[in-house]
Amino acid sequence: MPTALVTGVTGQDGSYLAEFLLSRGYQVIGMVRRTSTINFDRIRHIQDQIEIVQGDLLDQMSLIAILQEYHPQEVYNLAAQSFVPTSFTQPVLTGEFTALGVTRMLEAIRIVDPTIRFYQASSSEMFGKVVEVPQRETTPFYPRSPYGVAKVYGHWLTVNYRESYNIYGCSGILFNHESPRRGLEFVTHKITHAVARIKMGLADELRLGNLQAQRDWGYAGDYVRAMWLMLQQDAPEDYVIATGETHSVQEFVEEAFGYQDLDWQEYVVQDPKFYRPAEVDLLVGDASKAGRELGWEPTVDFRGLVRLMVDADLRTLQDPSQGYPSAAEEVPQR
Ligand code: NAP
Ligand code: F7E
Repeated sequence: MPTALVTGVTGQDGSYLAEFLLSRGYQVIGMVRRTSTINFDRIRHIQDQIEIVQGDLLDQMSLIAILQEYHPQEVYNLAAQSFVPTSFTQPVLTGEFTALGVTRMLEAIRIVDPTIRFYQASSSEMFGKVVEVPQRETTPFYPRSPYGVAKVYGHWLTVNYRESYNIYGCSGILFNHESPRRGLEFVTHKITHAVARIKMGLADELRLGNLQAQRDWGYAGDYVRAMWLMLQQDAPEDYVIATGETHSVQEFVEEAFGYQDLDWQEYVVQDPKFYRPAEVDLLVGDASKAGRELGWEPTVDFRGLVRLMVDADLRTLQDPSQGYPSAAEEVPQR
């Protein structure tokens, strides 16, 4: 039975990846940081199948100790401060988690067992003010937030440890991917949750920032499969993972409100509070290398994603005692 360590297992992607690895017969070690209250909501349905261990990307010794104790063959580094606006208000902390955290994990691997295969969660935010459309593996980076800058650091450090120490390190340059488990502050879930609340008479307004920003939105359950595929190749490489379609925030709003027969213009208010000091206006990825070399393709399209998220929010609001369904229940046809 192969063993995989997943950092950020309590996050959106960590929960889908853990579920995916379990389905492939892995022993999954989920690293969580110490908190005063437990936040295992996203992994509640698989909690008894995962070995939960305490560790923190800020603490070098904890990472070394985990690798020494559990001997994973694969490490998926998903932990990060991942919310772009917070990276503007807490840039130093973001650098510690999202940039230097990668160094700490790679150092732990180099010291304990350099044969461990390493996945780094890179991001389309590295392309920022894009210099090429669509963005591919060779597109130069131009990050537009402390988060994006920190991800560029983690990305190049992974390349550097691959070239310097022959570590099997891959960066997945993942474009936005969403799900019912997405944090509520991210725009997609903020919208679908508001639609469900408005539909149920629990709210009458949704305040948003820039409606013109365009993103390449996919489904998180599809994207974790790509992470695993990257670590199963003969040689480590970096891959863009995206749908190849871009939509504006306004289009997401129209689709979500329209699905529930609501007129979005009656509810949406633009609020400058949600504008960013520097914006990423347009992202659209070219995942043809992943298609060719990994055989990866997305299975959920834009409309399917919006509907799946609205449906899940309606269900949870109707019965808050329900936990998250498994990915297979969420998208049964996959
Ligand atoms: P998320 O939901 O925000 O989850 C982040 C995870 O990191 C949480 O489990 C969090 O733990 C953990 N964490 C934060 N700081 C930590 C620390 N110092 N030590 C240990 N754990 C820490 O993010 P996500 O959407 O799943 O994304 C996963 C990764 O992919 C992140 O690195 C993100 O930057 C990157 N990424 C995401 C997307 C996307 O569209 N979702 C796209 C490209 C790249 P707590 O639960 O304790 O907060
Ligand atoms: O914003 C605009 C906002 O916060 C998307 C992270 O997972 O994906 C995510 O980063 C767009 C931006 O995601 C609101 O200005 C308008 O242009 O959902 P978001 P993000 O910043 O793209 C990348 C790939 C990551 O790696 C990150 O970790 O939507 N927008 N109005 C708004 N955004 C938010 N959050 N809230 C609004 O009210």
